[in-house]
Amino acid sequence: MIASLPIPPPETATPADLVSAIAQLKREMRALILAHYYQDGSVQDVADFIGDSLQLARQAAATSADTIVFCGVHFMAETAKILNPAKQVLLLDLAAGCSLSDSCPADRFQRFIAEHPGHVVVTYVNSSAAVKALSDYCVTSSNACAVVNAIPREKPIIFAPDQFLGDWVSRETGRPLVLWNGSCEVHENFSQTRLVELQAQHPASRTLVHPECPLPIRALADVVGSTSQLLDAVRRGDPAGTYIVVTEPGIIHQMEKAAPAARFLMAPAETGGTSLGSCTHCNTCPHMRRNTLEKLYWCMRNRAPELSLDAELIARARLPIERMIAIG
Ligand code: CIZ
Repeated sequence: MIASLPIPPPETATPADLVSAIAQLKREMRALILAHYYQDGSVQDVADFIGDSLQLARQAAATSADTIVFCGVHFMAETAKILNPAKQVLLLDLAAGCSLSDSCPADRFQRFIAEHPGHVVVTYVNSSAAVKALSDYCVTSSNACAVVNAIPREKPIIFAPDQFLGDWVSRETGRPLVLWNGSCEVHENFSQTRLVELQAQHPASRTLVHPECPLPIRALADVVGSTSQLLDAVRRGDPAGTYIVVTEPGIIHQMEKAAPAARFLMAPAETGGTSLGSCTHCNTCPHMRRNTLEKLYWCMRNRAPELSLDAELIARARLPIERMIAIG
C-alpha cells in the first residue's frame, strides 16, 4: 500500500520534491530503478544503477526487488521482463522506442534468416523481443566481439540489425558477417566534415566514438567502444583533457562525474534538432529523452505504464539473452 506522498501538486513540485517522493515510493514499492547512460542527468541521479544494456540486463537478472522501474527504452524493459517474468516491470513511457529496433521487423527478419540457411543468428540487444526470439545469441556493443569470437570459426553468421556495428565487429574479429541493413538515427547522423573541423580546433583532444557510427566517423576515433567502454577511456585518460564525444550526449553526465576537470565536446550532427528539442549541434535520442523525472514519479505513483509480454514469447527470447549475459 502506497503511503501519502510528500509531493505538492505537479505544477508546483520542484525537482527536489520529485526526488524525495521517488525515494519514498522506491522504499514502499521495494523497487529497483535502472537507468541507461543515455537518460537525462536528473533521471540518472535518482537511479539505483546506471549502465549500458549489458550492465542493466545483469542487474535485472540479479535483483530481488519486487518491481523494476526502467528508465530507458522499450527493448531494454522487454529484456528486464524476459529475465523476470514474475516481476512487475514499469517503463516510464511505452512509446520510448528505438529506430534501430524498428528497422528490423520480425516477419522480414524471419524471411532473411530463411534465405541464409545454416547461419548462426547474432542479434544486437537493440531489437524487439520477437526478433530476439528468432536469434541464437544477443549481444550488446560491449560484448559483440567476444560473442562472435566464441562462435566456431567455420560457422557463418548473420548479424542484425545494426549494419555499422556489424561492420565494426566484422573488422575487429576478422569474421565475415551477413549484415542486416538497419541503423540508429542518432549514430548515423554525426557529420564527418564538422567532426574534422572540431578536431582541428582542439588538436590535443581525444575522440571517443560509438561503434554504431558509420566507418568514416569511426576512422576519426582515438577510441571506439560501447558507452561503458568510452566511460572507462575517460576514467583511464587525462583527468584534465578534452574529449570529443561521438555518441548520445546523456553519457557526458557520468563522464563529467568521472573527470570533473576534463572538458567534453559533443560531436556535431549532420542535421540539427529532434522532435523533442532544438539543439543544432548534438544528437539526442528522441526516444530516450521522452523520460523525465516527472514521468518517473507518476510511473511509480500509478504503477503504470507496465510492460507486459506474452509468456510464450518470453520463453523463446530468453536463451539468446542468457547467452549474452554469460559472455564478455
Ligand atoms: O548497449 C547499449 O546500452 C547501447 C544502446 C549503447 C552502449 O554502447 O552502451
